[in-house]
Amino acid sequence: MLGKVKEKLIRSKKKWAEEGRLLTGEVADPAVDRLPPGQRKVDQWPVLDLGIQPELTQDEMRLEIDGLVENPVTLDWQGLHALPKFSQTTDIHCVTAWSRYDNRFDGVSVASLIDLVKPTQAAQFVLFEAHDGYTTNLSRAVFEDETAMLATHWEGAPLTPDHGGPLRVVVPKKYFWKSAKWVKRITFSADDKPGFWEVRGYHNDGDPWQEERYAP
Ligand SMILES: Nc1nc2c(c(=O)[nH]1)N[C@H]1C(S)=C(S)[C@@H](COP(=O)(O)O)O[C@H]1N2
Ligand SMILES: [Mo]
Repeated sequence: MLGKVKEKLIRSKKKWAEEGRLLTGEVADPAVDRLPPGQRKVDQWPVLDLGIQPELTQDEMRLEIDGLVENPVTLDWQGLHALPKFSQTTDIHCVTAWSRYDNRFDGVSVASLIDLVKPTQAAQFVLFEAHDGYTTNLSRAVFEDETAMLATHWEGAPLTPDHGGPLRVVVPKKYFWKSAKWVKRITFSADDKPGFWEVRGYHNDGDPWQEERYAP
């Protein structure tokens, strides 16, 4: 890892998981409700990470996609932008209880990445690695959801370094810890490999509507 992580923040978030902080025991339905259980709406976009914010230029960025795929690739900024553009306006939900509505993200869809790399049938899980040493995991099915994307822009401007620029993952249907900032590698695999928070008491699936904050 580069630099110094916020050990205190990591300890306190581990403790949240042990104590089941913020749990309401309720579920909500995204077809009817806008706010998942236990969440509150914020207007500003908070910054949350381990305290290391890599500063990579668009020229320096590389995204490696490997593992159980027919066509492993390393994309640079140009290669990424050669893919079809994808945009959406979506809500995001952090497990620390803030939700932010109507974030406009531009980038590329997961569908076009999948077309490019062609994961094999055995590839049922995906691991994300980021430049700050962070990792997180998803099932392939969740990653292939039509709302999952790699984002380069927010509200029409390049993603700033604190929010994961030049390139981050956005998976709006899960708590936001599943959306890796400064993503550098996406690996398809037959086995699930829990990531940074998933090995520290956080739920493997992280569905905010089911309030899957912590491991059962
Ligand atoms: N690389 C990396 N990605 C990360 C994190 C991190 O520490 N490192 N934190 C996660 C968490 S807990 C959240 S809530 C969101 C925060 O994204 P934001 O700072 O843009 O709001 O990023 C997620 N992705
Ligand atoms: Mo978070």
